[in-house]
Amino acid sequence: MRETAAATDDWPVEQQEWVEALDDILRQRGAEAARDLLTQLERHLSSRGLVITGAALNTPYRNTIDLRDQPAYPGDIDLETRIGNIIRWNAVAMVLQAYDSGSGVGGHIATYLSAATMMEVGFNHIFRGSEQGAGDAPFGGDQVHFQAHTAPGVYARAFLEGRLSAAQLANFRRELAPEGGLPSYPHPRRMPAFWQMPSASMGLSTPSAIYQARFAKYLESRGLKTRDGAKIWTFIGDGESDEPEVLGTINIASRERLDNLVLLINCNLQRLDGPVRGNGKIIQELERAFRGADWHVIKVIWGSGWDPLLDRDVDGILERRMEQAVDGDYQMYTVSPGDVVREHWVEDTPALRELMQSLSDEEIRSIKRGGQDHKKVYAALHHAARVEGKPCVILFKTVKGEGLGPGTEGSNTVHQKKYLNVDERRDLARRLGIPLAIADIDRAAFYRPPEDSEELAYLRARRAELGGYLPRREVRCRPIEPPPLALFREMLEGSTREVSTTALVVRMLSRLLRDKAISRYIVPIVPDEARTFGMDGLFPQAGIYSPAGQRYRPVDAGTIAPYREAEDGQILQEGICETGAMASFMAAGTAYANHGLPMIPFYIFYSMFGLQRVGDMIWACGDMLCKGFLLGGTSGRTTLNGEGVQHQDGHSHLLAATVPNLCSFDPAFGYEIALIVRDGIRRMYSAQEDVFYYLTVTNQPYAMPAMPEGVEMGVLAGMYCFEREADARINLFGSGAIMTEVREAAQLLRARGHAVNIFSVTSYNELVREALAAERRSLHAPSGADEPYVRRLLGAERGVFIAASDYMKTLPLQISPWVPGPYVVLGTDGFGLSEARPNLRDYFEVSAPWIAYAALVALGRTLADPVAVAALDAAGFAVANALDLAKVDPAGNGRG
Ligand SMILES: Cc1ncc(C[n+]2csc(CCOP(=O)(O)OP(=O)(O)O)c2C)c(N)n1
Ligand SMILES: [Mg+2]
Repeated sequence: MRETAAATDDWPVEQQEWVEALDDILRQRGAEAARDLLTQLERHLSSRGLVITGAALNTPYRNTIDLRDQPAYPGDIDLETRIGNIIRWNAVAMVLQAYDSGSGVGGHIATYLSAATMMEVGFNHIFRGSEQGAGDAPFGGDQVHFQAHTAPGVYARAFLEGRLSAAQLANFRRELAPEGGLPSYPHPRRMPAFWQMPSASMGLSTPSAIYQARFAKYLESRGLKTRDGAKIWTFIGDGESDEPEVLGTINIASRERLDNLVLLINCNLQRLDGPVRGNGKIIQELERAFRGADWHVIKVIWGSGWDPLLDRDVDGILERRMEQAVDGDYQMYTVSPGDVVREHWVEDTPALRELMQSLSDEEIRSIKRGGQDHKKVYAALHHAARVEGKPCVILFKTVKGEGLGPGTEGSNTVHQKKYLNVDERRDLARRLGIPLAIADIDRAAFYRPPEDSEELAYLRARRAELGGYLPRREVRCRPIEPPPLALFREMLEGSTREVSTTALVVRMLSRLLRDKAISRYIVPIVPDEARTFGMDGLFPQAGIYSPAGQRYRPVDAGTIAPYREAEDGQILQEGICETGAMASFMAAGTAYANHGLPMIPFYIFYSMFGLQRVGDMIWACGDMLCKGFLLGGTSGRTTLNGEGVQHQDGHSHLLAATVPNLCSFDPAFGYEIALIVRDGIRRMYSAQEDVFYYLTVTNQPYAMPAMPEGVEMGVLAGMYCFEREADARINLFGSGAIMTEVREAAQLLRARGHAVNIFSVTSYNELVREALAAERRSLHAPSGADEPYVRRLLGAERGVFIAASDYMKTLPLQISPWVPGPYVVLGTDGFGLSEARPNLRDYFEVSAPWIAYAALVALGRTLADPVAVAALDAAGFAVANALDLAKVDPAGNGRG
């Protein structure tokens, strides 16, 4: 366990000489020179074949901020401790009351107990509300995002602040209680005036925060927001940092010099099941990762109790021991008595034993970790608030469940501790100094000091000085007018020239970017796919946002669409990072609440890499009341030809259906897109409805019809009659690019004497949503039955109904209950494959011949004549041939 002895006797002397020489340089020539020298030495070593890795990225396992640089604490620590203890008690009491209620709703106490000091110091001295600076330059306020499992602590503080009632606290996790309750975790959807960002899905708050910070800079660069210095403070867990979204997105923060961002990592060394890194040190590991990514890293490891010892540790024995111990050891120290800790700590090092002599066993046990020491926490937050040119991360070392006492705090099971027996309750209340009667302690009653108490006065004064209470979500955004439909005239008029819906949506974006009234709010977002969608034409017009501008001459400088980067660029080019692009969408789509600006994101991506790749973030959009347009480009399992299994999306609409406020559309024609997008802007930004949009667009070019008369309402509702023929007994439903096959099928059938109606279904999901709502209304008020729209639309139609979709059959099948006749659904179930478009459509049985054939089969069956049906079945292949549908194979031959 101990390091090997020095190679030679005079080695320590030599080492000392080197250190002194370096000190001389530092004194006489300054820090820059010392750094230069070390760089030179490192280069020299590397020329000798010795590369120093890792070490260069790690600093010693000590606090980054030296005691001498520690600012004086600006508050009354005793009083803050008393307030903090009351908040701790109430946070624990919430969970205990929820437990005692027998409702089985659960709760967590250990996470908050580890984070309480960090959060309280921030609330009392650092985090600024939006009321600060009122009257002078507008200040939007800091955004503070919390670890989800610390929510009880945030509620308990709001209770002291008078923002939440005792009844609400008592109904933690019982939101349906008549007096109101509180959601488990930060959910803006459930508390839209309180929480700003959901964080319960581990890992997502980091990219969310990074891109919130970047978007704030983007708004500043574009002159839409003043540079008010507001910060984004985001707490995450050390276990959480294993989620790939965390370390996977930190590079962008340094590249874009996001000095408005501070990440606070609560390193309590534990996750749910046990240690985060029993055999290593999570703090050192994270330091390497963040320093490697060029963040400013502040470590807060040791509490003030260690300062005198570290000061006397001139030979570095204590520091060496601190380096040697792994997190598993540190966790063990938390749960062990002082004498055991001492023995393990000093082991066979007499000098260390002597150094530690000045501390009693109890002191050794109770010395706080840095993240639970007011002064150390304040020093770090104060310093972080002043870092310029870089994002900052603070690695706080804490104890999970701190204060719960021996046997519980730091134990492997502490994450799920949600019950304390009577003795434990009394013990905790005593340690926290809660002046409640024993009976009240036993029932975990809340404690709120009198209104005129020193505690409440202090707490209110601190927040008043810092600009008001946090967290707070405030919508101060004025409604805007949607653009006039005339802006999209060419889409309404159609064209004989073949064009894809992807190209049309890009053209639409270009119109919006040129429209004086709305242009400033449009935020085009692309991963590395602009050329795929033909969006490169927007580069010169709108510019690609880059805080550094463009310091080089692009290779295509002389062309009509050069790659133009600009400080005030409007396009967010995200590179190959759907997580980042989605996080940008979230930041832009919540700017109406976070910045009072009605920013309208249009995020266009490969539809396959949307809902299934970043579905959890899209779900979080729903929670955050995020607005905007998600555009799934090159969609459709048979429309995207050639690309195969991992590209051909035939199911994103089913995934979209799972997000309750996501309005999803699979439009076929330009006028449908124009109507849907314009109405989307109206609903989201004029009527300020809480919805967002998903549109699939495709890369198949075809002639676009002009908008038929009177279809507007139907396009938005999800379905309308596109073509009607007298006495039709065949009704075909088409969507997206499969509409081309449906129209061709109608021609085949008409050529054989059948009259056909064609319906364009822009959204099965919207039809179902409306129908279910109507049926529910009918259930609640049976006397005034409510007819679903789809039933009203189709009610008078006769004959058979055939739906063809480029998505799984389940999508059209959803409307079965309201289709008034035999309903046959053709769709693209199964994996995609690499083929040409016509072959794909035959293979998946959604091509025109298949649609026509399915219509005839259905029609045959409705004759209810067994002989005719049998004849049709037997003659299936013949029918196909008669129709010249050579590829139709009713036996299913040819299917893989
Ligand atoms: C994506 C995701 N996976 C798993 C969980 C379940 N979960 C909730 S808290 C937790 C442990 C958190 O540990 P850490 O990040 O270290 O936070 P601590 O409570 O220790 O501060 C887990 C696994 C989750 N909420 N989200
Ligand atoms: Mg942890």
